[in-house]
Amino acid sequence: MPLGNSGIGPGLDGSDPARQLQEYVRRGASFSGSEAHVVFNNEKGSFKNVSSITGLDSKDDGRSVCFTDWDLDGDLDIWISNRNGPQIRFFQNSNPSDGHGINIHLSGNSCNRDAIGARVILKVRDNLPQTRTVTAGSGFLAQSSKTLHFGLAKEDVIEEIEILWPNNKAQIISNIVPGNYHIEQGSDPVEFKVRSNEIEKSPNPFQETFNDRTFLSQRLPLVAFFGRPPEAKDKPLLICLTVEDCKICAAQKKEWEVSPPTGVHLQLISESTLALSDPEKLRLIQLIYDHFFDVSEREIPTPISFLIDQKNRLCAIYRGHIDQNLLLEDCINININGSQLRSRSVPFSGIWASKRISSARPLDFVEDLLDADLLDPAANYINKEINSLKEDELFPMLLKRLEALKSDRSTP
Ligand SMILES: [Ca+2]
Ligand SMILES: [Ca+2]
Repeated sequence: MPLGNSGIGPGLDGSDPARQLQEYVRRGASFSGSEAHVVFNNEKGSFKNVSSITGLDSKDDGRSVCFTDWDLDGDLDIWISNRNGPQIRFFQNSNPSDGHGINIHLSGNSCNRDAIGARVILKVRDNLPQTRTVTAGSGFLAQSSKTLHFGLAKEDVIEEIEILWPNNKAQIISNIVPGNYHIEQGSDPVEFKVRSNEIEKSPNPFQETFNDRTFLSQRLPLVAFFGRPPEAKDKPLLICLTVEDCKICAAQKKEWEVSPPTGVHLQLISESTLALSDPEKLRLIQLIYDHFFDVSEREIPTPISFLIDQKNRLCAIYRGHIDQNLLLEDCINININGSQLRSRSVPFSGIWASKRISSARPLDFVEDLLDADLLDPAANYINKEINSLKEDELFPMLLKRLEALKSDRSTP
C-alpha cells in the first residue's frame, strides 16, 4: 500500500499501521492466525469433528474450497486454494466405499450455455429427492465445478431426473443408472467415460529442471545499484547470482562455459563472495526479489538472474535454469514498450480489461528500502532517480519519512 494512502493515519510513534500490517502478511503471516482447516461430518443430525482423520486439517491460509468428483469415481474430491503456498492443494477422496454417485453436466441452448441457475431434482425409490442447482462464483478466486454431483449410497437405479432449466422449461429423464452424464438441453443424456483413474503426478518442479522467467511490464530503474562495465555499454546486462552446492547453478555455469549466452553481457556473482565483499548488495538483491514477488525475506531460488537493459532498468527475472532461446528472444524484445510489452509480460494471451498501462513506481521501491532500514541506499537511489521521483505526488512525504528515520537513527 503506498505511503500515506492507508486511510488509517499514522500510529502514535509516527509509523504507518497499514504498511506494518502489509509487511506482516508479506512475511507469511495470516490475519486469521494459524488456524487449521476444520471438517465436520453430519451424522444423523449431529456434527462430528473429523478434521485430522480426513487429513484435511492443514494450516494453510485457505480462501476457497472447491468440490468436484475429479476422478469421476462417484465420490467428491476437493481442491483448496490458499493465499500462501502451496497455493492450491488437491485432496483425492480415497475413502473406501461401495456406494454410487452420479455426475451431471448441463449445457443450455435456449438459456445460458453454462446452464447457471438450472435446478436438478433427483428421485430414487426409497429416499427423499435430492436437489442441486448449477451455480458459479462460490469462492474467492476459485469455484466448485458446475458439474452437479449426487451421492446415491446403494441405490443403483434413479427413477427420475427433473431438470428445471433457467428459462423455466422442464425436462424429465427416467430410469438412468449411476454414472457420468452430459445433458444438452432437450436431448437425452450422453455418458462420458473416465480417461484414467490415476491422477497424473508431475515431477517436483523444484528439482534439477526448475526454471521460471518473469518478463516485467513495469521496469524499475536500478542505476543506483548495478554498475555497468564498459564492455556492456551497448548490450543488456545479465547478472546471475549463484551459490555453491546448487546443482542447477553448476549445470548453468557449465552450459555457459560451452556456449556463452549471445546478445547479452553476462556477469556471474557468487553469493558467498558477495556476502564477504559487499553484503549490502546482497541485501539489495534480496529486496529487489521481495519487491517484485511481493514477499518478504523468502529464500531466493538459485541461480537467480536479472536482465538489465541499456538504460539500467530491470527487465526480467529468471529463477533457476535459463532457456538460451528465451533469453535471446527477451534481449531482442528488450526495447518494446506500451501494449506490446504488457502482452509479452503475461504467460498467455487474452483480452485486457483496462487500456491503462502502468509503469514502475520507484517511490514504492524506496519505501521498501526504508522499511528494510537501508537508509543510505535509499538516499543514493533518490539522488540518482530524482527526476522520476519528483513526478510522484507523494515524494515530499517520502523525503519527510527519510529525514525522520535518519533523525531517529542519530538520536542516542
Ligand atoms: Ca472422486
Ligand atoms: Ca474416490
